[in-house]
Amino acid sequence: MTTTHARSFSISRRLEQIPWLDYEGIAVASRASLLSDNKRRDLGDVTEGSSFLAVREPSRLQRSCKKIEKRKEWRQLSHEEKKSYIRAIKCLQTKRDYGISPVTSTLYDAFTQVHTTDFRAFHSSSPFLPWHRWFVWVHDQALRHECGYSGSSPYWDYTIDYKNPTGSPIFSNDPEVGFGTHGSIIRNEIGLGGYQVDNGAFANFTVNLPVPHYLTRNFSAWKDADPTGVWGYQLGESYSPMQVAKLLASPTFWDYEQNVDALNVTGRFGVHNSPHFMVMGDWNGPGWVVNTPWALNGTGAPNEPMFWPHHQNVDRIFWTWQQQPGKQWEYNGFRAINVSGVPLDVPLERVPALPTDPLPFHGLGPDIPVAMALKTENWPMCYTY
Ligand SMILES: [Cu+2]
Repeated sequence: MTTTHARSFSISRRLEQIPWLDYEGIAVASRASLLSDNKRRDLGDVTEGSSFLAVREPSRLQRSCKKIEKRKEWRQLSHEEKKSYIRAIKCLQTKRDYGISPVTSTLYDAFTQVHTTDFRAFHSSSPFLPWHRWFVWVHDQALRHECGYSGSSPYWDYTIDYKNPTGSPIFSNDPEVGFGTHGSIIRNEIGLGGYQVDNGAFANFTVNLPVPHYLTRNFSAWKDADPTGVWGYQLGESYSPMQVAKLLASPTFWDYEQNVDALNVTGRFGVHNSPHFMVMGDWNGPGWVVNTPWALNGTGAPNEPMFWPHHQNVDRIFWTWQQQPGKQWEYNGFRAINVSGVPLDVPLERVPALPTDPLPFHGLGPDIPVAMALKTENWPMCYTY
């Protein structure tokens, strides 16, 4: 392997460890995942020199799952669970960030900060799925350990709602269990603008990156561009059960990545991107930061609390694909390199993606190798669908 592949991501400032992440156990499990990956690929010790292999562990440090949690669809949660899940998400705005974000101070913002840092290293390329799987898992741990959430982790299965996505019960305006709609107060402080969310449990909720502002959505943007409302339905069509079935038929991991992100389709309407485009506002990916000082940094999509149930669903569909014979450990395709400071519209250099590649989390817990995120039932993730 080349030194590029073995390169570990250094953290430039002093960070505290997050007390509810088992750094030692994760280091040991990272190493074990690389050794198993070598064995699977019959490669011998090609990861020599990788920072993950520097750990020499006694086997007593090897952890195992005490229980495998089954994630549930939003509608399957009890009223109490929904309420406590939403309360826990909001509660992260009151928790400190362990020094992760140089410009804000709450754990809520830290997730957005990490997601914006070298955004293109883990979007629209092979690292996208394993990176987001781990990122969402860490968020789930934060909800539990910082904010007392103890229910099931929900995903939003939007294939159920594809004919009328904004009518989904998840967007209910219930002040306890609804993520709310786009509201009615026009806000333009974040690039393309949108409507301040003024109903549901996140009514008048503020987020802090790139600057403090009200959580903003704009369901109607597509309808405005197309008064017949066809856009809304077309966006829904791009994550219909039929589209998911097509996605699941992807023969290789790299085909899957290209299909989930619709990398070969104009506008990139796919199972992953379309719900972002539909909600707009804080969730509209890079769109709303174009021509703002934040454009170079990437996107603040985790400002939008819908990010979590949406990405759990993206993860669930990937998990489903992985259940096919021979797919559990498959990882190939490409990843971008030298991403820092390159404008979003400038193509990046890319290299083949390997299960030994480190996934960068910029202080939100330790970096891990891709192989560690390929099986959700393994420690420490310990969940299934
Ligand atoms: Cu993302």
